[in-house]
Order: sequence, then structure tokens, then C-alpha cells
Amino acid sequence: MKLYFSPGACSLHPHITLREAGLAFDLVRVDLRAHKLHDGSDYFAINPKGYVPALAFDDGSILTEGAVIDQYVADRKPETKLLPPAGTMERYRAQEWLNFIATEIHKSFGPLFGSDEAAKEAPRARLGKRFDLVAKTLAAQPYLLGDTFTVADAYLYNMLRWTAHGGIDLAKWPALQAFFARVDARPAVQAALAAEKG
Ligand SMILES: N[C@@H](CCC(=O)N[C@@H](CS)C(=O)NCC(=O)O)C(=O)O
Repeated sequence: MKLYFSPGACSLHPHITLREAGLAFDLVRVDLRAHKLHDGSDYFAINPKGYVPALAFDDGSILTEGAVIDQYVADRKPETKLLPPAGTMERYRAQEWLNFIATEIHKSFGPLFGSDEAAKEAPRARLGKRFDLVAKTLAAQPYLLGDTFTVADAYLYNMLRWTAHGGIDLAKWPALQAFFARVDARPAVQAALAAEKG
């Protein structure tokens, strides 16, 4: 498999998931401004959506949408418990978090990376409310689902890495800061960060 990524982008969470699962994969860096690979080839020819992440299989097909790639990877290695088994209520809880992070957190960051300062106020306030909710859960337990790290935690960690750049001070939520440090210390997370730099 190949994971198409851009350093620090939202391809980081499936990247972490692949390493947590211990699956073999190659990393392929995408220049998101030009939508090209380093050899100059057109990324749209690989992923018509033009964005990362994309997971490519040996037959040339691809799987997109980070939260879905996470679930595919976790299901390849159920023994790693990166997700509860499909069909259980716990699995729906994990999907509830994944969808919440994708739609309520991830997509609210977009305007914070632009240059229109006025356009940043509302999404920043919305993110603050979402973080209030997440912090309540993480004040009571180490991970979103309880005591076990899951792919939803990888996704949340990826989003929290963006807060400083987005002008959001995590110090307001000690539970989120503690969660961040907990996930940051995982060997698979450090390996993913190092590989994205290289
Ligand atoms: N719905 C997609 C969104 C992916 C996404 O927004 N990717 C960004 C990086 S974080 C990107 O590649 N943007 C460049 C572009 O859209 O051309 C997912 O959750 O995987």
C-alpha cells in the first residue's frame, strides 16, 4: 500500500494508524499547492479529489477520506484494538467520534489557515465549544473511547496539532493538553512525525 500525504496535514492520522497497526506501506509526499508528486506527475490522476490522504492498493485503486482509511486499517489488524469490532455499540461510539471530528472540528479549521482575520472569529468560537465537549470526556478518561487508544484519538491528536497555528491556546483545556502529551509520547506517533520530516 501507499499513503499519499503532506507533512502535518490531515494525512497524519491515517499515517499514525498504519504505524499503530504495524502494516507495511510506502509514504508518497504530495505537493498540495501544485497537486503534484516530487517527480512532477499529476496528483489528480491518482486521486481526482486532489487532496490527501489517499491510500493506494497494489491494483491501482484508492481509498480516500481519512476517517474511512482509519477504519479500513484498524479492521485489517483487529488484534491491535484500534477500533472495537464492527456491529458493536462501541464501534458506533467510535464512528460517532470520527464523524464529529471530521465534520465539527476538522472542517472548522479551514478558515483559520487563511488570511482573512475577520473570517476566523466564528470558526474559532465554534471550535472552542467543540473542545469544551471533548475536554469533558477526556477529563474523565485517557482516550475518547475509554482506557484504550483508538483511531479516533489519532484523528483528534492530528487536529490538536493545528491549534497553535489556528490561534487557539490549548492551555484553556488542561484535559486536552494532557491528552495531547499522552498521544504524542506514543512510539508510532513519533515515528510518523519523524518520517514526515524526512
Ligand atoms: N474529507 C477529506 C478532507 C481532506 C483534506 O481536507 N485534505 C487537505 C489537507 S488537511 C488537502 O489535501 N487540501 C488540499 C486540497 O484540497 O487541494 C478527509 O477527511 O480525508
